[in-house]
Amino acid sequence: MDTNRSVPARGHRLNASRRGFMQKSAALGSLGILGGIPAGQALAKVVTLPMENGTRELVTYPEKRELILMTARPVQLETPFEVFDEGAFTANDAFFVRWHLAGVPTSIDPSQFKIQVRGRVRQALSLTVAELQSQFDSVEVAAVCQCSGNSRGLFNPRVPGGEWGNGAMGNALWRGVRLRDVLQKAGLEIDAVQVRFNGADTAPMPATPDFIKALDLSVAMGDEVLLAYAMNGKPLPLLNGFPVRLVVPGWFATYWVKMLDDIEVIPKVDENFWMKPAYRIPADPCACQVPGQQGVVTVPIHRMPVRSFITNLSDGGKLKGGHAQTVRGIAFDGGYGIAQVLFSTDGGGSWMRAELGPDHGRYSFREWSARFTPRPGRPYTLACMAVNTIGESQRLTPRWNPSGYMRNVVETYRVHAV
Ligand SMILES: Nc1nc2c(c(=O)[nH]1)N[C@H]1C(S)=C(S)[C@@H](COP(=O)(O)O)O[C@H]1N2
Ligand SMILES: [Mo]
Repeated sequence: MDTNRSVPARGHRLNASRRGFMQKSAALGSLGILGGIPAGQALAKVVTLPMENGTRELVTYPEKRELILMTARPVQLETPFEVFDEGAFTANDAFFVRWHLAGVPTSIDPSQFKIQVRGRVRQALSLTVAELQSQFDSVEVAAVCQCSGNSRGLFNPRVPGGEWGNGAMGNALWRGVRLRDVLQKAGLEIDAVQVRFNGADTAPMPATPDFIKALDLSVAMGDEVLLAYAMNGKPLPLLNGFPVRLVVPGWFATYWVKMLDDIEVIPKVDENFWMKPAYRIPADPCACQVPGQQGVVTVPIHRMPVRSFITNLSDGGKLKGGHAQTVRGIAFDGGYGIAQVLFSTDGGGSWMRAELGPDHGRYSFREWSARFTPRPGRPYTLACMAVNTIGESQRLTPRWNPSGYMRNVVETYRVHAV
């Protein structure tokens, strides 16, 4: 991709085909996902995620193919899991969407959009996207963007929050400028402690706190933390943060602030609502707690644990027996990189080494594959388990915490050979 690509002047509009969507939903309106279908009424396309109350509508939004609707206000869309079998990179039109506040601008004119850099800096800056692109080196990193609550719907006991399946994640090649370079241009004051990020989205109700996230300087100044203006070689879709979003490779997506227009250097640890009490995990190394446990010490969620999935088969699926079959999948972690993936056909009783696909960098999805010959008529419990370069792996039993964060249990897939 060329490094000087400019963002289209036409801007991005969200509302273009939104109306059709609203009308379609309204027509289906009161029957909901649980009720019966009145005679003669069109049937909404639905999918069922592997959880109780897992029936979801498939919908299309501007710049997006059919995705799984979690909520419409704010827009939250999950990527159907088959998409992850398309390759190591998740297409922009299939990338999941998560906003906290319903006030998402429906159109952005990138020539007017400005990013403020202010607070404990020597020289405040106000940069257009074009200035960002022309004044700083551009760099690229492949990195997984995963919601903290990805797979929350699989928690047992169930926890409140967005009931995601495993599709609140995606991997993209992000291009942008280093946050560090921008902060250095502004010049940090000696008492700078954290950097706070705010996007152009707003809360429709004044009581709802604006979505603001903060990073310690030691993280913010990292080599790979980007103000990204391109995703997989194209401008970001509006719903994924056009024209610029923060990319914090290895860290959960809650920090990847979209439509980023305000960067504030602050002299203390931020305790706004979205840093405390929201988005915190138990401070112990497991990030576990027992349901009902009180007085748990918490820290802000940060790095992602190791995960792996099979992408070409699903639980309850069928497999052709009598011939060698390829099982494919993906693995990733919080930035140490995947060292190996193990694959089992007997529910974890024995493991074989899977073959790894091309290395796109330590923050990326890593594809893997394994072959085995199932015997016709037999059931198999397939499982995969990744290990990163510092020896961390996945949990054999699911962790539990009240926000439904950081699931990374070894996933199993019961399939039948025919
Ligand atoms: N401005 C803004 N940025 C945001 C959010 C938000 O609500 N507003 N949500 C965050 C969370 S929790 C997630 S999971 C990711 C989702 O990124 P995506 O919609 O591009 O998949 O955006 C992050 N950045
Ligand atoms: Mo999230």
